[in-house]
Amino acid sequence: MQNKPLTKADFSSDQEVRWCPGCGDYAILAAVQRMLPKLGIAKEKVVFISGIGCSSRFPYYMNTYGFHTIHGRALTIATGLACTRPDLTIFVITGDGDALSIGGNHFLHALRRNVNLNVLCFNNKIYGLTKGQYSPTSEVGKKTKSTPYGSLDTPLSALSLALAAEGSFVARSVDIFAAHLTQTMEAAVAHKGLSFVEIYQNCNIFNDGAHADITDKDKRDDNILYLEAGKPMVFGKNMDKGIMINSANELTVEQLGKDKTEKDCLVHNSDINNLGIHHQLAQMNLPNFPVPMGIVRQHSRPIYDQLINEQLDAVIKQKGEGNLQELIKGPQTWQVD
Ligand SMILES: Cc1ncc(C[n+]2csc(CCOP(=O)(O)OP(=O)(O)O)c2C)c(N)n1
Ligand code: SF4
Repeated sequence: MQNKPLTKADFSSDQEVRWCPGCGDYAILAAVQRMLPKLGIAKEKVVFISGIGCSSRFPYYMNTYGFHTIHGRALTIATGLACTRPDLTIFVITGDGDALSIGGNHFLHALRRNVNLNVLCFNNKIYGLTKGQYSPTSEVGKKTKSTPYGSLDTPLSALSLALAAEGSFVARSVDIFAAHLTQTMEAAVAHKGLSFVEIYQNCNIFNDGAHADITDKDKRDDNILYLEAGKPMVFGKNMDKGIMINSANELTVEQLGKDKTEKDCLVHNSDINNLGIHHQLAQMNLPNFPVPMGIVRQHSRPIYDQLINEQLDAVIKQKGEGNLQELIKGPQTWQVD
């Protein structure tokens, strides 16, 4: 039973935080610890499940339940927990390597199943824990210890991949944009189904400044498009540029003025069946487009943990409780000679 309102301190563990000084992970940790008390959820109903990586040390620092699991496998454990304990609020903490390299397969299937999870993917465009190899989000030409002559691989867009896997909540924020990050994570928790939030995170040791074009104070206003449902897509230091759609259904950046005004800009709708425009938004990138921030897609659809429990209940009602031992000893087995 909870008597007094919880605070950030209630969600902070007694473990020494072992990230490098200056790492973007600290800002995300602080934002999560500040957000949770506002949600009014009891500590014992919150679980953090991570894979392997610097970001995946997160559960140690939360004073909640948690699992530090296996590289790329956090979503499998989280899926099991969500199905058996639908009363819990479950966060999955993962990195761009953990989620999109070794865990890429599980990523796709957890999203298409729409398991009720809040997935926070810290994207620093590098493998931090193993000391700086390239990751699936590293840019072409990136020189790292494993790509000494520059990466030849086209980077993945985490948002595009999440949409392609039928993600029902797909969003992006930045480690140091505290208010925006908190707002985005609150919406993610409120959404029923899998909420995917890509968080641009700075690894100041192995990939410092990877997101500088959108975090530097003198660049960010011109380089970020904040998506807000029902609002025209306008951006720029003077809010004088807008996103429009041409006759070939392609997005364009237009200068606003006498000829073209805010009224001609696309209005963001995160809740539409058609994925087309959301895919186009997810593909927008510098230098031709601003980088979209906020909720690209939020579209309700059936939730896996609910479906599986309904199916189990229906089968049990029809056939009665099963017996695992009888099943194992039963006739439907075979022997390998
Ligand atoms: C099965 C397995 N393969 C490889 C590794 C080595 N490994 C540990 S973390 C990691 C990548 C981490 O990168 P990322 O997920 O981006 O997280 P970050 O450390 O940047 O937060 C790798 C390859 C491992 N621990 N287990
Ligand atoms: S190596 Fe990079 S991601 Fe890992 S703790 Fe250090 S700064 Fe953070």
